[in-house]
Amino acid sequence: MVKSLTLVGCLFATLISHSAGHFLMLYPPSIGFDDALEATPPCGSFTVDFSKDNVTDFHVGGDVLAMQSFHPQVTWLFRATLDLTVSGNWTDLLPAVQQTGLNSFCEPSVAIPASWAGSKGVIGLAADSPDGILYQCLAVNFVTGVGGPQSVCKNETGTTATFVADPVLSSLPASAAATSSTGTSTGTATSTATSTSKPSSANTAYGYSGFGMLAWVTVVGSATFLACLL
Ligand SMILES: *[C@@H]1O[C@H](CO)[C@@H](O)[C@H](O)[C@H]1NC(C)=O
Ligand SMILES: *[C@@H]1O[C@H](CO)[C@@H](O)[C@H](O)[C@H]1NC(C)=O
Ligand SMILES: *[C@@H]1O[C@H](CO)[C@@H](O)[C@H](O)[C@H]1NC(C)=O
Ligand SMILES: [Cu+2]
Repeated sequence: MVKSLTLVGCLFATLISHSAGHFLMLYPPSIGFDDALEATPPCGSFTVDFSKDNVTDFHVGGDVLAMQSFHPQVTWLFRATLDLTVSGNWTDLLPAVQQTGLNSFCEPSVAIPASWAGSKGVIGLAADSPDGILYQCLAVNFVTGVGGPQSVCKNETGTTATFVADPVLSSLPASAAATSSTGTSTGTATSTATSTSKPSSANTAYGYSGFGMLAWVTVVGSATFLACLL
């Protein structure tokens, strides 16, 4: 009885904390964040618009990407493109990196191809999470040099990270051709990729799901259950 009350309490706590976001971009600022639509590729439902976005200088010699994760485990893919329509042509900036542990995670020195200095561009984050792939984009000016340290750039105590092979992230469409069949079909392509790679994924313990409410609650419920057992 006490145990089940505890579990209900845990579920509530997780639902509440989860409503703060699947993940937040701490630095540079994202072009937008909508918790409910963060699973919409390629930018979590937002459109790049340099006349309105909070545009940051990003140093090609290495600069900061700081996130806050609300999942006990998430695998990050950092990509960039000079295509301001964000229809594709992504270049991976690092191999997929898996964060284990909640909250702050920061890569202090993410490098960009040197020849991109002087161009506007978009950095895209794709996070493989128990809720599916989550997206945010950053509108940036690529500039020469190395970025200074940012106080927001830190790793939560106890958080660990390793480079991993993530078949779901590596099967995301990267080319303009692959992504431009978008509209309705990006979702299909993504979920096909998701379900095909499911058995080999490191995150299988949490299970992947579609983005329906029921599935979401189920996944959150099981994640909570696991979290509460720990
Ligand atoms: C733009 O982002 C910076 C962080 O890099 C933040 O300090 C600033 O308040 C943001 N500006 C607006 C208008 O949101
Ligand atoms: C893709 O981006 C590269 C720069 O990395 C550029 O040289 C190339 O023209 C782009 N291709 C397309 C199809 O936009
Ligand atoms: C956070 O952890 C990653 C992976 O271990 C590491 O590369 C990075 O430098 C750490 N960030 C900070 C700010 O120490
Ligand atoms: Cu989530």
